[in-house]
Amino acid sequence: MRWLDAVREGLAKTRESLAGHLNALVGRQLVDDEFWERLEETLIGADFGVTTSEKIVADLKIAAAQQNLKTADAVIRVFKRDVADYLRHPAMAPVPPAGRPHVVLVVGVNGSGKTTTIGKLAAQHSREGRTVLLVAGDTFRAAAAEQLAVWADRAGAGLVRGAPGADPAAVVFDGLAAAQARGTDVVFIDTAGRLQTKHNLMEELKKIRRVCARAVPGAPHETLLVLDATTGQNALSQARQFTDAVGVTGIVLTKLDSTAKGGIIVAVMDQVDVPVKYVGLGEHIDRLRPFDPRGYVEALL
Ligand SMILES: Nc1nc2c(ncn2[C@@H]2O[C@H](COP(=O)(O)OP(=O)(O)OP(=O)(O)O)[C@@H](O)[C@H]2O)c(=O)[nH]1
Ligand SMILES: [Mg+2]
Repeated sequence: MRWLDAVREGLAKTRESLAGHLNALVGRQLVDDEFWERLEETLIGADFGVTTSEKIVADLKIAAAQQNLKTADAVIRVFKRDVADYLRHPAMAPVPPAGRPHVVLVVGVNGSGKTTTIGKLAAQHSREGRTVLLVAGDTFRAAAAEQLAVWADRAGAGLVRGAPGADPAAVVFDGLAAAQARGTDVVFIDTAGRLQTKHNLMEELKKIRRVCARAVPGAPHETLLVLDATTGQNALSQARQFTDAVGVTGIVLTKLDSTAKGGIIVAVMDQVDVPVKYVGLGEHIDRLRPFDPRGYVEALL
């Protein structure tokens, strides 16, 4: 399936809901205070977030004045044309691994889709002829390593896991040693999404980072934060917390196929200074795509 087709399909719910609201606005004709209010409500309803929605409306008001836009239709057209500007980071096609092993640390709250995303990424790298190793850094939940093992099988990747309850940082160290010994190209480190406290989780992730750097120079080369799009604005606060704690280099936004609120991606990229690099569009191994702002906006509107 082509990129845009998959994204269009994943964003069908968002698109239908947004189109319905925007069409109702176009039907109003007049660009008055009520129009602006309803446009802002529509954007907030699609999870663009209050701050970003206010910013978009303020910018559109300026454009409307400068370009003398008199009809709702004309304003909506400008909105559709310009909304991609809020996705400021340039096209973030994932770079092929530079050093060896290329170490990717994957973090995020429980249930966001970390393990699934690792499986999908591992499959892509395998298919492109790279050797891949998955490291089960989530030793907190008993079934976690089991789930990762299933994905390793599917993706044709190796797996390093510790005993249940083992120190995750030690498992990570062993995993990276194994990767170096085997000459593995890419390593994905799965981590816990929940510990006894959020403080513990962040401290553990920091420790894992330190161990990575000690085991492989420059590692982790990438720290991906996985966010569940269906959690809406909550994803935004998670993005801030993880970014502050562990230095996230890229975001994966999952479950865009099961929400009507795809505007969240615009809010994240407008308000957190980290690029969205991939979007998850379903549970299947094939349903992960590199993020392309233009294509995304085309699929959204
Ligand atoms: N619809 C949909 N479901 C997804 C997507 N990505 C993951 N899921 C589902 O979300 C659920 C949680 O995914 P996991 O990969 O187990 O999440 P996790 O972050 O590893 O969770 P913990 O290990 O508990 O921290 C699973 O049922 C996945 O199939 C997606 O892009 N779309
Ligand atoms: Mg998991």
